This record gives sequence, C-alpha cells and structure tokens, in this order.
Amino acid sequence: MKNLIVLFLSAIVVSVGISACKPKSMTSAVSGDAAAKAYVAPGQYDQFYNFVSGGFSGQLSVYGLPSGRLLRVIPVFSVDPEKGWGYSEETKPMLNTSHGFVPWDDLHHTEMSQTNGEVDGRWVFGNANNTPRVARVDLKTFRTAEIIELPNSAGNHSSPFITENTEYVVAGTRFSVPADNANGDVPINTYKQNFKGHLSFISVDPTSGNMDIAFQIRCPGVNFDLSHAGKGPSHGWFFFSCYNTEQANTLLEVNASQKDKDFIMAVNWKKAEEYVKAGKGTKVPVTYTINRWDEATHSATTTVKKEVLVLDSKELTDICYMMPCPKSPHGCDVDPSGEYIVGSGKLAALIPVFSFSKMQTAITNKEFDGVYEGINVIKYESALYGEVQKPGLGPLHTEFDANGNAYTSFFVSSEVVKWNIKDLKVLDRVPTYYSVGHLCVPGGDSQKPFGKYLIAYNKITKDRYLPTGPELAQSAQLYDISGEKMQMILDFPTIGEPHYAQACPAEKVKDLSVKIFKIEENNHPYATKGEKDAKVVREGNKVHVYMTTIRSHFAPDNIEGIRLGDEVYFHVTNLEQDWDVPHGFAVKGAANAELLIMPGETQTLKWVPDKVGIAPFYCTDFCSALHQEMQGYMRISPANSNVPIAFSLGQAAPPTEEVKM
Ligand code: RUQ
Ligand code: CUA
Repeated sequence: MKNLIVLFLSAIVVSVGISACKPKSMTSAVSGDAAAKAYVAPGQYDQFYNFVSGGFSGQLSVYGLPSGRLLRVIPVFSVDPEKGWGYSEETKPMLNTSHGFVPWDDLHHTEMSQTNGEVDGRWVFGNANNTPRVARVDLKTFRTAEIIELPNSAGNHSSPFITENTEYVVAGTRFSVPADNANGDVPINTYKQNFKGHLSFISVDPTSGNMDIAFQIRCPGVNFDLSHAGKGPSHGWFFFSCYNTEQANTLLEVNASQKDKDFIMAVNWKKAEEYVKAGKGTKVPVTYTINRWDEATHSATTTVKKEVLVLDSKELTDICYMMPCPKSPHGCDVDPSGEYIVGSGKLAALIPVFSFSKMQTAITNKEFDGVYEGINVIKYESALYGEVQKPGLGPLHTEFDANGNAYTSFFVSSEVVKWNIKDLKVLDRVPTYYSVGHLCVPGGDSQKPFGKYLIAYNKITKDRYLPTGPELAQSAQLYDISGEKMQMILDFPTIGEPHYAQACPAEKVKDLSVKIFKIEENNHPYATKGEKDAKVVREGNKVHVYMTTIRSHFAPDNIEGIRLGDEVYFHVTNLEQDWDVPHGFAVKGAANAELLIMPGETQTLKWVPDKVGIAPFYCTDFCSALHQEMQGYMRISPANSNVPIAFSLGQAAPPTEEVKM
C-alpha cells in the first residue's frame, strides 16, 4: 500500500513537472479581442473590487477588475513600514497575542460579510494560519479594524468562512494540539491520546462588527483544512474538510494519505447553540487577545480574555457527523442553493458532490458506517448526490456562478474545469499558468454569485513574466465566464502568495468609502487640533511632542531640550481636511518606520535618540509643491545637560528659554 502511494505521489510529481513546462496548447496568449475585455480606460473605474489574500505576506491586496489594477495593499497581520502599521504606538496593539507582539502571519483566505446570503460590502475577514487569529477589515476605511486570537488552536486554516447573515465566522485548527489548559509537555507520539482539534465559532456583532468567541467544539485530533457554511436550506450547518484522519504525527505526505477516504465533517451549529443555552458547555481557562481599532481615538486597544466555552463532540453526539470523502479533501464548497456540498480530494480522480437533504435523511434513519472517535460516520452512498467523473488531476477548490455551474481548480493538471451541478457533466476546461490553487468568482461562495469573471490564483509562475531572479511574483489569471466557454482575458502579478479571494461589484463599497477623518471628531488623547496648541512637554524622561502638519510645514519645526536617555513621542495630527492629502513623518536614525497620517488623524512615533547632535525630520509623502521644504530640526543634548525644552515655528532659532509660539 505504502509503495502504491509513493508511486502515485511520484506520478503526481512527474506530471507537475510536465505541466509546469510548456502547455501543449499554445492558445494561451491573450488575443487582442480578449484583451479589450480587460481594458479599463484611464480615469475610468473598474466594475469590481477584488480582495486577495497575500499568503505569506500576511496582508490583503485590493485589485480592480477587470483591469487587474492594484489599488491598495491593506496591512493585516504583518507590520508594514510603508503605512507605519505595527510601528506607530496606535497600531502596535493590533498585533498583540498571548505570545506578545507578533509581527507577521500567513493570511490564506478572505471572506466578505453577507446579509441574507448576499455579499454586503461591509467587512472582509482574513485568517492567520500561523499564530491562529481572525482579522476583520472595515471597508469604509480599508483598514484592519479588529484581530481576535484563537485559543486551543495552532494554525487557523479552515477560516474565516461565515454564515449567511455573518452570525459567525469560523476557525478550525489546522494542527491538532493538546488543549491550552492540558499539559502540553507530552511525547509527540502520544498524538492519538493527547492531541485535539478545536473549532471556534466567532460571533460578529451586527452593528459594530465586534468579534468574540461564542463557543468552541472539541473534536478528534484531525487536521481541519477548509470549510464553508450551509446556506438557505442548509443554513444552521457548517462543513469542514478534514485530512490526517490517520492521526499521524510524522511524514504526513505518506502517513496521512493512507486511507481511501478522509472526512468532511458536518456541524449542526444551531444544535450547538441550543447546548450552549442549556448550559452544556464547559468554561475552560485559556488566554487570548482581542485587538480593536477605535475610529474616534485613531488607536487600538488589546483586551485579554481568560476563558472560553467548550462543547465536547464526544458527549454531544448530534452536533457533528462525518461524511467520508475521497483522498485528503482540501476545498469544501457549498453551492448557491445550499443543497450541494463539493469535496475536493487532492489525490482523488473524481469530485464527490454531497446532498444536504440526503445527508439529513441519512441522519434521521441512522444510515451510519461506524463511529470515528465518538462521531457518527454517515454512509458515503447515503450522503452522496453523485460524482463528477474524470474531471482532471488534483482538484482543490470550487466556486459557483449564478447559472448552476461549478468551476473547480486542478493543481496537478493546471486547469479550471467548468461543470454542471445538476447533471455533474464537464462542460469546459481551460489551462492555467501554472498549478492553480484557489478560484474566485465575484460572490462565488454566496447565495447570489455576481458571476461574469473568474480569477485563478496560481502557485507557479515560471515563464509568464520577465525573469526577476529566482523569485517570481505569483500570477493571477482573469477569465470571462459570461459565455458558454471560459476565455482568458488577463494575466497579472500578485502580492505575496494569493490563496482565496473575494470580489464584489464596486457599488457595494465605493460610495461608503471614507475620504477624511473629521478633525472635530478626533478624540485621540494627544490630538492637537490647531497650530496654536502645538507644544512640547517633558514628563520625567518622556517627552511628548504635540505636533501638527499642514501643507507645507510641521508645527513646531525646531525643538530643543531633548536629552540622551529620553523617550520622545511625536503625536502628529494631520490638520488637512481634504481627500488624499496625507503627510508623512520620519526622523533620522529612528529604529522605527515612518508615520503616514491621514487627514484629521493623529498618529504617534516613538523615538529614542542615541546620539548627541542635530536630528532632522521631514515629511515623507509628496504633499505639495513645497513638500521638500516640509522639514525640521531637533537638538539632542547630553543626558546631564540643562538645555530647557523649547520649540518654535517660523523663528530663526528657539531661544533657550520657554517660548510661546
Ligand atoms: S489553501 S490552494 Cu486555501 Cu491555504 Cu488551497
Ligand atoms: Cu507633507 Cu510632504
């Protein structure tokens, strides 16, 4: 058996090699007619926003479709010196975890909030695959508004998928590990006894969007890979693909590929809610953080939580059910009707499509095929609607259009295959360049797909662009899917590694986009609302600079009286009330990044001077014809100096006594 698997795996490796060379059909070139479909004239807006996960960049990038224009990179889990994210005092708390400040993560999936099963354009969620977290990005500001950590978890991959009214965002642990309150100092080969897989159901406040963990479900020690919520008739259920049901703890590429079938776990979360209400959960001591951005104070705060409510799938046996799914399922996708659940087995030669209604009947009639670690396993045939035969090699992910069609990506055979959900017949196939992972159709995992385009996010780029040394940007490919046949119309590079993405019509987002922060609503404790209030205040060895910016100067721009050993906090308020006039702020030698301060906002840069002398500072963002003049000086004296604090603007030099500006 093992040999067979090795053979099969090496066959895959060989075929990857082949497909990654030159495609057989060279009809890949985007023809003039096709290119016109992706052309958006200068000054014209795109029709869709596309929110693309950045993978190991930890960020989220925003593209316009169909042009493929990169509109913005939103920092989420990784520090971003360009925007001061994780460098300014206000943003640092956003990256706090129970491990302290964590400056990086691996964002795999994005999911937009929904109302009545339709993308509503309010928020985009993202998952952290390393230090398990979920982020919420506010689409009014295109900023990360909240990051919540997940206890009892390690690697959060099957996330951040949501229910049809954004009641919950889910997260299932990718690595099973001992629970946080259990003794984790155990031999790794006691995996089967000691390792557990927890699912988190994160509630989302419908008004504020604030997240918290409503409850967790303790599950067997498998690897949860991907998930999707039921919709319409299956609303109330969630589906998770599981691999490593062998519960191997080493050489998973072989040891977790032993079984013919792993599982898709169906979770009745409405039932779980009932158990929570009935007091069936256990409060378990844990530590996790919730970091929230406050738009009024332009600052983040961290709350440390000490407890989580856990339901046990072994005791409450009607919450979770296993559906056997061929060969290491990856994608787990629910069609717009909510009736069909598509499992994509990475090593399977077919695509199983499960029927929600058949699954319900099977549960009622107890058509089970044994029990897996206390969880009933539904008979494969009892839950199966049918199989798509010979679709391609290495199916990964499926998206849907509004016309009853499914689109599945095939990593090994580098193609996208369109098939009909009802009769399971393959309708069309197009090559991708190369080795496609996720797909995205605007609204393609909601009840109301907008269709029109499909984007393939590829893992291997090879010869698609001009060479840039050993490292190449990953590629995305845009297909027009409005006709019967898919047609590639654009090929564009991405930031980091794109995994899942979301897209929606521009109208859902663009008119709500904030242009400035109103200065009178700025409640930052160190805000300076006019130049006359600018000042420098010493408090022990801390020096607070209340600074303002407006085209094209800082107030104050000459500062004296700073000493070695001081910590200097520049609280910079941008007084502009005009769209697209940020000012930047940077200090020579600061072990820090720049600040980029939006109109009406206050941000703080901490600077610890390390040398006696003069340190210049300047505006980093070209804001006016006299941007280059937007600069200033600080004088740093020895630790024992008695040069008093002084500051000025528009005077030749500050007198060495306190001055009024
Ligand atoms: S993954 S290529 Cu979503 Cu991390 Cu499938
Ligand atoms: Cu302000 Cu350049």
